[in-house]
Amino acid sequence: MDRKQVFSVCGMCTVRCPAAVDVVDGRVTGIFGNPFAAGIKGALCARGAAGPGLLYDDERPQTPLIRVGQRGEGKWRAVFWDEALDYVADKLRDIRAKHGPEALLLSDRGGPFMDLTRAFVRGFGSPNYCNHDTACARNVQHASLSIFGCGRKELVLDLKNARHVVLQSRNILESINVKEVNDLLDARDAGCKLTVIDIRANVPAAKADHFFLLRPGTDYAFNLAVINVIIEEKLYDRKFVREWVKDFDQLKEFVAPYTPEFAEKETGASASALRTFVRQFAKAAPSVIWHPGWMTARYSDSFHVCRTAYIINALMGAIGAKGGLPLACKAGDVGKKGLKQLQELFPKPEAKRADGAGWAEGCTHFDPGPGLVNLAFNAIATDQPYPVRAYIAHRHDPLMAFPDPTSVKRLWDKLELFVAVTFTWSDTAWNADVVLPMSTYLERESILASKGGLKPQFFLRNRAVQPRFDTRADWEIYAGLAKRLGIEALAPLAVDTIEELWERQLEGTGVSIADFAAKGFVELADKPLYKPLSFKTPSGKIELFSEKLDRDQVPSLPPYVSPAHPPKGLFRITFGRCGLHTQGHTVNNPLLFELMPENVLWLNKTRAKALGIEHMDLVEVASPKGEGGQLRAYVTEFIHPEAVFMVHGFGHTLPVESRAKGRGVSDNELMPDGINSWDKGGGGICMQEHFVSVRRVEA
Ligand SMILES: Nc1nc2c(c(=O)[nH]1)N[C@H]1C(S)=C(S)[C@@H](COP(=O)(O)OP(=O)(O)OC[C@H]3O[C@@H](n4cnc5c(=O)[nH]c(N)nc54)[C@H](O)[C@@H]3O)O[C@H]1N2
Ligand SMILES: Nc1nc2c(c(=O)[nH]1)N[C@H]1C(S)=C(S)[C@@H](COP(=O)(O)OP(=O)(O)OC[C@H]3O[C@@H](n4cnc5c(=O)[nH]c(N)nc54)[C@H](O)[C@@H]3O)O[C@H]1N2
Ligand code: SF4
Ligand SMILES: [Mo]
Repeated sequence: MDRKQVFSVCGMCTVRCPAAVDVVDGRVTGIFGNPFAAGIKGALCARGAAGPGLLYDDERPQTPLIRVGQRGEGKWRAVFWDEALDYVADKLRDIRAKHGPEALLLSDRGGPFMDLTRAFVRGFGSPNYCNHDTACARNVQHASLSIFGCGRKELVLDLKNARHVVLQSRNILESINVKEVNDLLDARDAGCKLTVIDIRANVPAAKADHFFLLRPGTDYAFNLAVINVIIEEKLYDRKFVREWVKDFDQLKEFVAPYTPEFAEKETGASASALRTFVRQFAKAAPSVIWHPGWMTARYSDSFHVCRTAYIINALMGAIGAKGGLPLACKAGDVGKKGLKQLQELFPKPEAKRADGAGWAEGCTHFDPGPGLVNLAFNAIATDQPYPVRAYIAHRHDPLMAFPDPTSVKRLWDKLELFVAVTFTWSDTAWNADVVLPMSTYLERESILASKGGLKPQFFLRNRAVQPRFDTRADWEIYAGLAKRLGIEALAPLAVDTIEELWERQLEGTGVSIADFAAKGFVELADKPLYKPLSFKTPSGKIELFSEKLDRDQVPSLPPYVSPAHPPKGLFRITFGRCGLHTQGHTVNNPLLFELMPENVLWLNKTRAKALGIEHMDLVEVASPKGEGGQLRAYVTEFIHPEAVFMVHGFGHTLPVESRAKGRGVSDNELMPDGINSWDKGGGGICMQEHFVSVRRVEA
């Protein structure tokens, strides 16, 4: 018997926890947390453990496919890799000659391995690398940039050492990052307080010291009232504010009218409970964390909810503090050299970004790194600022990730080449011209990645087993294209082995690939470093009012606007994740499907009664345009009466997914024209600005 344990990185969601994979005679027999990784405690979440369900499932693309029917018709020709890569390379070359290199758009899921796709796009000569994030955390990212001058991940959430954590629109125990869950539970054991602010009682609410159930969309009013109390009662860290916070007096003046009594009328949360909570929260400062949120593509003011969350952390002196939000260290902060960026092997493309991020009117404040992919889609449709004709959706399913898939599809009509690189079927792959099936994370290695934090590190994903089907690793796919395109600049990516890329990445770092053998990662520091504060804002301080936002006519602190109540008989659609599935791409996983085959519709008890709906009745949920579907009602008093809630990712329709097909409802279908509703401040899509009807179908 041949038995081994391979260090990998979980690929069942975007968090990418360090994993160890048991392999017996070339077969994966178990997947665990990397035993050497702090905070993982040797165990992954349920989805991580269900990796074999993905690997050993035959219902995924098994060979490259080229479309023969109309887009979306599902008629394919199975081809060998040579033909598929020749086809894509020929088309790309042709489009490049006709429209210039900027006619290529690639979007992916961001994260630690994006350097490869980003490098490919740059090497091709296009500025149009985008990620998925306008449907996820762009509002948080831009909030952080506007206040601190750095991205959201440059502030660590030091949960393990925290004394009071506030989860606002953050379901940390179901929308999982394993280390964060463990750290928070450890902190709770050590006496850390927990406050949850949500529109329904989620799992963290059941463990909370304070739970505020808000009217959906009123978080900004709540936060302004919190700041009001902090300032009125002088609960802020005076020394920290004097030293680090710019524009405090303006803030004070702005929040004066937003009393807890004002907020109570808006949010429904009692003014006295708010005061009691704020006083307790301030007592634990500076070891406090007001979570700035993650999936915040919800409302037209979500950006400002994130901004006020960060402002509260700043007033508490939590920025930089142990148990608060210390600054993440990079290799350079601990006297080491970081991984060489593959992207930097290529010159900056000449053309400006098609989505306008960083340069167009109203968009100068947006982070040009991954841009705003929905605006890049608009560029495809309008040819403004120039034609975009080739699109590679790499590990990205915009038809599940953005509202109103029909209107998203329409934006792609002019594409001359549409490629999906994926390891499961998705609506997006189904609508592509070419499907390039990627090996699952267990069947491939990845480029090296680094992780900032209190102890920065480099980490490695090894190949645990050989691919079961005719699939390839991402680096093999892009190397194959680089070899065929005949673009001299792309030569550094045209490799034959992953080692060539690893060596290039490690150049000058003093670390060798052999150093990863012992643990799967290499730590660059022996102990956590809480580095001294410094901010890349114009003043070098924490700026509550941003000139950058001013320039784009985005107010730093706009007056609160009360969200509309749902029209009579309707509900506001809200959504989130569950512990057992990842977005839309695990619903067909045999192991996870068995545990949770469909989603349900959370519905307030009183409202349900008025509609004659009982717990677990079959109901129909529909958008004003009539789109929607049928699912079971989960009747509960623990959701705000204005909202219905459902877990995202269900409602699959593809014939190639026998399990998921026809089970549950897709929230994205309930948001007509939602792709055009996005926030000019934070860039996020406003997905919860839609109302739906609910009607009983049968018991
Ligand atoms: N209405 C509504 N919309 C939402 C959300 C919601 O809750 N409600 N959630 C939003 C959030 S938070 C996010 S992050 C996005 C997520 O949506 P997406 O950004 O599209 O991400 P995923 O669904 O994780 O994965 C996309 C595709 O990549 C494939 N894939 C996964 N891993 C790999 C891999 O390692 N390699 C390759 N090549 N392919 C892979 C999957 O099979 C899937 O088909 O959706 C957003 N959209
Ligand atoms: N199991 C699992 N874990 C995941 C993922 C997954 O798909 N599955 N995806 C990963 C990704 S990509 C992301 S972005 C994160 C997302 O992590 P989170 O942002 O925490 O995820 P959600 O579950 O979408 O939403 C969190 C909470 O917001 C609440 N909420 C909805 N509307 C409002 C509102 O108006 N106000 C307030 N205060 N609360 C509201 C919901 O009820 C929910 O409890 O999770 C990551 N981890
Ligand atoms: S949170 Fe779960 S699914 Fe996501 S990477 Fe970690 S173990 Fe895997
Ligand atoms: Mo996300």
